[in-house]
Amino acid sequence: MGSDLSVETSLSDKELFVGQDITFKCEVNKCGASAQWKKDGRTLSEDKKYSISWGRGTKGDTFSITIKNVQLNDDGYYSVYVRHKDEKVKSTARLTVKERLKIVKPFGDVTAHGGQRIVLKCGVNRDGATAKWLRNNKQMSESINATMTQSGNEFILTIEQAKSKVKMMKELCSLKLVIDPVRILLHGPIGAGKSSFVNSLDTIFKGRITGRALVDAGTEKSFTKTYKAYRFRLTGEPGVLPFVVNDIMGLEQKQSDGAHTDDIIKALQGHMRDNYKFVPGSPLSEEDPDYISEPSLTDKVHCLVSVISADAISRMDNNVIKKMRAIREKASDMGIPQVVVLTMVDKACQLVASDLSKIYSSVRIKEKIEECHTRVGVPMNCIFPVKNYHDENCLDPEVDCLILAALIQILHLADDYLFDLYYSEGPPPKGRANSP
Ligand SMILES: Nc1nc2c(ncn2[C@@H]2O[C@H](COP(=O)(O)OP(=O)(O)OP(=O)(O)O)[C@@H](O)[C@H]2O)c(=O)[nH]1
Ligand SMILES: [Mg+2]
Repeated sequence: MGSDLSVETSLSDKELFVGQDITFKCEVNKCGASAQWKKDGRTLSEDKKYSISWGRGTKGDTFSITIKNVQLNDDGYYSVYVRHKDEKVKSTARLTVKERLKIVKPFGDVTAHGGQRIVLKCGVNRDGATAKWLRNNKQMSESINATMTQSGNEFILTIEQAKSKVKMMKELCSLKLVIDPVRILLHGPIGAGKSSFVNSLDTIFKGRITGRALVDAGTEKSFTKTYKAYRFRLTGEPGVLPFVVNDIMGLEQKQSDGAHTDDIIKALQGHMRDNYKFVPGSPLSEEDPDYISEPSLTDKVHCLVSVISADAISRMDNNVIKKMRAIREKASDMGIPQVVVLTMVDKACQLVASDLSKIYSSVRIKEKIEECHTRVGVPMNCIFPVKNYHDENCLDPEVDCLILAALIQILHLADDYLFDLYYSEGPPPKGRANSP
């Protein structure tokens, strides 16, 4: 009498990733046996998914099943039932299918301004994963300005671009601009904080709260009614800084109210003399003594800054948006770079009001920047959220850094524009035709 039917080589448990093929194999001690495969009790047959085969091993018959391109639903218990005459044996094994490690929440490109905190987050599909961060292909390590943390399946890199105020002031003072002065024109809706931005700059440079440009809390009509150029000097330093900021009357809903789009376009082109008094509804004419018929390069504007309140962007009148777009289009035709200074971040977000350093992690401010990008059409990396000095009685380095970061970028853009002009139109004229 021969021995009983038995399993010589059992099926063994397997663990693999989605997309792989897997073969379970079993050998019995007798030849001439037949087999049936089951998964979780369900009979399997040869098809596109399963390849079932029989062979002859060293001890007896071998039975195998190959499962192709395994997916998560192939996870389970596989059994082979072998029959020889009236004998039966069974072998079972577990197949564990795992998803390949993959990034489910990638991070995108970030353009950061000096002094800004950058947070990159990357989520994966698996618990227990670890990560290393590379910068220019070199592994990063923890430092004062780079921290790497993990929260569940998410890896977070925080880079504090802590450009100090001192560094930014140095950068500003070392800028070698193509011409002197570079002219920056502020424009935007009434009460957006244009004059306050001028005052904020002056406050930073003087190191004390100042109020050269008059501001008003009323929002009915533009408080600023004249075209005024402001130059700045650093306390304790000789000379003036090599740029001028022009403050202008605010834009209103009707063309007959506030600054006229034609007025702002004339200012862009350098036709408007300093101290020109705006006449709502009646733009500057060529006959006006304040009309500069042959503007020099220094009379012209080299960067257009739209000043918009983060708090009011959602309520901004469509006509005002249209006016701003028309002005921007003209500036684009002239090749003039454009940025947005997004003021009143403190009014738009309570978190930021209590801690200005939260400005780049505030979801609310991010939404405001996105809204500004969509409504006004300026690229996100040209929108600078700031808080103006408005009711403070002393300086705050956080306020200063945001404003200086915006100003430095404005000057870089203006200088790039002038550099291109320099090469396409020849050397810039000497002199300061319109400097105050
Ligand atoms: N909370 C807060 N208030 C601000 C900020 N910037 C300006 N303000 C206030 O907003 C009001 C209007 O500011 P202005 O600087 O006069 O605005 P403007 O754009 O020059 O306005 P017009 O000259 O009327 O076109 C003033 O009461 C400022 O004190 C800011 O960043 N935060
Ligand atoms: Mg004003």
